[in-house]
Amino acid sequence: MDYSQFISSISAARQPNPVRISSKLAKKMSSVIMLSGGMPNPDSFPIKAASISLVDGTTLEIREQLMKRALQYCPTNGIHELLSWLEDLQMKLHNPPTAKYAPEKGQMKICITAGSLDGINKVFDMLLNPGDNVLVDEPNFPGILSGLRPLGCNIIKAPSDQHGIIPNALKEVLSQWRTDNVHKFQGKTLKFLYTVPNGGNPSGSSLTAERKKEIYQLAREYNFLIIEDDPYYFLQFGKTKAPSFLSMDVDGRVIRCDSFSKVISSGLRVGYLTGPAPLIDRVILHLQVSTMQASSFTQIIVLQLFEKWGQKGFLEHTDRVAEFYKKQRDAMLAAADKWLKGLANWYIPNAGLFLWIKIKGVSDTHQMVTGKALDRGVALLPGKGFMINGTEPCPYVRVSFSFASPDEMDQAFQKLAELIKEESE
Ligand code: 09M
Repeated sequence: MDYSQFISSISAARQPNPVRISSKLAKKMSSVIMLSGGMPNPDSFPIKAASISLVDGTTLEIREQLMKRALQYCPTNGIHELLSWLEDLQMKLHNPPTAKYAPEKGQMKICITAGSLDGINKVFDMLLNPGDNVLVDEPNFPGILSGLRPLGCNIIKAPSDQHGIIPNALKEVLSQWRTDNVHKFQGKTLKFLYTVPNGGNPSGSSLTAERKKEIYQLAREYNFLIIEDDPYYFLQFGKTKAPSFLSMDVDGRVIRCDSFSKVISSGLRVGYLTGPAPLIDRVILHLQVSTMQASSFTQIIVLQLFEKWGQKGFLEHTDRVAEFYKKQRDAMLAAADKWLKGLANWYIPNAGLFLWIKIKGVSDTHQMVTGKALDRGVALLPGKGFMINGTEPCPYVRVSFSFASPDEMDQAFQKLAELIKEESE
């Protein structure tokens, strides 16, 4: 694949930052006389060691030598051992066809970022010139829409239902592009489709394997990339996990965005991109001049945890987290059934954290949510902010079942029901 056709002019102009530590140097660090790096000497740092208590009663020990690494800069794409661990994880979960490709042909490469949104935003910067076309499903996470809008791209809706993007309807949209003059629509390039394949935020929808296959075929036919933002992958409530776009990626056209925010910690800020090396390398150039790397300290904590657990232990942990949220979801659905029947509509989410509720008889929820609902002690999010055109009236609200107790959910929906009745009178 010719990746240069997708690269923005800003990204094309990026050059390596010559002071960043190369992976080659990182491996040799203890055996060379170090005169090249402007890294501080960790012997001058005030922190010596740490002992981190886990909820299972055991501890993670970060002793002196390891702490020196944790407090020091590390290679831009991440700490070597954590990258290897993540590579094994991606092989086990997704077995990407690109794993064995030559780097320039799109070999799978991983880069750790400070949470997934940091990586996603850098992917946008890498791919978009003003006027380029992108496809996204609607509703969509405001963090994504707010990242895309200032780049001056043309955001086009990929039609969807409760199972995510509808391949036939997407084909209809795509038919505006001519396949003999691939990816030119109104003279501009279609760069990518961005989608959340599991437990969409806020829709709660999840794409089936069948739909993913069809969408991937459309990506091949119309030559666009797929950005698979999957922070709720481990929060799938069914017995089996749906195959990812990455697992189908024979061309090297998928950039997968993973996050530990929902299963390890959101505050540690550890996410990772997996995609074709020529593209991931350009994100790395951007990181070299921005965050430089995700925090070494938090990477070391995550690595220690993973080395203690092993892959099996990690997956058992994520299953327990999914089980926790499934119970939360069920409690919220019970409260919704009790109070909101006849007043609102919703679909049952099979993954993620959200219920996307359409309120009957209220054309725009913004006033109700930010005014009376908050005054009565219930915080919801108005649907408007999740729409591509964030200014039009929207009858939806997003509610999250991550935080409230079943009792609180019950009280909140009782109040919401009262409000809806008042508002629609
Ligand atoms: N609300 C998210 N979503 C959110 C939210 C959040 C503070 C975050 C999709 O790996 P991270 O932590 O960078 O994850 C970012 C991210 C990327 N993609 C689809 C997401 O849903 C996180 C943070 C307050 C509110 C927040 O509401 O939905």
